Amino acid sequence: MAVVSTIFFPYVIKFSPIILPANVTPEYKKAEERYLQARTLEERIKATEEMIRVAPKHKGSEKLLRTLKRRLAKLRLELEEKREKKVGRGSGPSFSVKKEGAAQIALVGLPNSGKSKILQDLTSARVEVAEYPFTTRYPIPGMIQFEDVQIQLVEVPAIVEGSSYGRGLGARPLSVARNADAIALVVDASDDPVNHIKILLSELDAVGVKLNCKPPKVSIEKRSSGGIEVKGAKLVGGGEAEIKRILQEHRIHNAFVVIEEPITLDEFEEALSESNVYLRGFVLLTKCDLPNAAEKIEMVKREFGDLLDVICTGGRPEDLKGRIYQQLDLIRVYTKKPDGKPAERPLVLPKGSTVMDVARSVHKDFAKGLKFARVWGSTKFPGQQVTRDYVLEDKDVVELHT
Ligand SMILES: Nc1nc2c(ncn2[C@@H]2O[C@H](COP(=O)(O)OP(=O)(O)OP(=O)(O)O)[C@@H](O)[C@H]2O)c(=O)[nH]1
Ligand SMILES: [Mg+2]
Repeated sequence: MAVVSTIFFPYVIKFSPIILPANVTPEYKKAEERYLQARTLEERIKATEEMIRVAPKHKGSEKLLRTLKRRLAKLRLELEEKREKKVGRGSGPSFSVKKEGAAQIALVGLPNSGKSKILQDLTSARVEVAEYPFTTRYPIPGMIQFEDVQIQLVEVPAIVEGSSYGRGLGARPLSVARNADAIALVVDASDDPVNHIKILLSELDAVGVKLNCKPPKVSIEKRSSGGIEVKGAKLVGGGEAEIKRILQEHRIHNAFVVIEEPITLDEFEEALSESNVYLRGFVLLTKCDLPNAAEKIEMVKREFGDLLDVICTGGRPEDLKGRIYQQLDLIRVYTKKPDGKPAERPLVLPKGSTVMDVARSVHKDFAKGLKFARVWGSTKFPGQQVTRDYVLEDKDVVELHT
């Protein structure tokens, strides 16, 4: 039976050898062999550390080292998560935060960047704001109440350069970020915000968190025989021969590969071997009130404006809540019965949701029997009859007819 998989295979992360530069040493090959033979997570970590230690250090091996370091970061994260599960409840605060509300946003920033202050200003969470670093040691959740929607903020303990390799508080804070629905990069505008954002993006990238981009459109259907067949090979730099070479390096000998958009070989390899998550991200600049911040805010916008929306904190909390809500690309929809009043609490759905999506979230039987709907709000006139694929907007009122 063929297994259809897009994007990643967990076992590939653990067992795939990596494409090597020409002149690796026998020592390296031995370490790699140990990695391939490793049975436990600890053994794989040890072998990877050894591979990094003995890998050639020159320009041609930069990619190899990068790949190894990423693998090490993920393995360590996996180990920390496993230990966390084992220790379980009752042994101090936990690193896993149960999701509540319409979305969970992780506040990710360097020490002292003002994460707790945001939580304090926007939620009723009890949190310590202090001028020394690493005040917050465990994730702290709090709920934003924006109009009639609840959004969960989670302060993630501080990230430093190298967190993904175990520096500072280790990689566990990054695992909290991986699990969120969106990421707010909390950055001190009065310090060195451009550099700090680069550090945060790089640490997130190291554990496979990609902001504001889509996964590459690559699907790989593994087969039990028949060799490798590739559709869309011309879309990859290097073409079919290189794709086959990479698949073979990953010990995949029979597969049907479909590539639907132009990608580089690096992207193809990444899609194959990494468990990436693709999240919405934005910047929350703090300490914008300090005298030297204005110029730096402009620098951040120039450098990252195309990739990330930049929001300054410090104004009215209600305004900030609204801007954060906008980042989530959600809509609120109020259902009503014929001759009834609109529901007080909205259904919160992703932007682009249709009448059919509303029916589905009410009840699956509703969706099956749905004939049409009437909508108040985004339509040309109130109560207009629309079809099931009508795309709704924030604050629409919907009357479903089965
Ligand atoms: N002037 C000014 N100071 C701020 C602002 N936001 C935070 N601070 C100060 O910056 C310091 C650090 O704030 P926290 O909110 O504790 O920072 P944190 O990111 O939670 O720090 P850790 O938990 O240690 O990582 C505190 O002394 C705050 O009072 C701001 O917008 N303006
Ligand atoms: Mg804090």
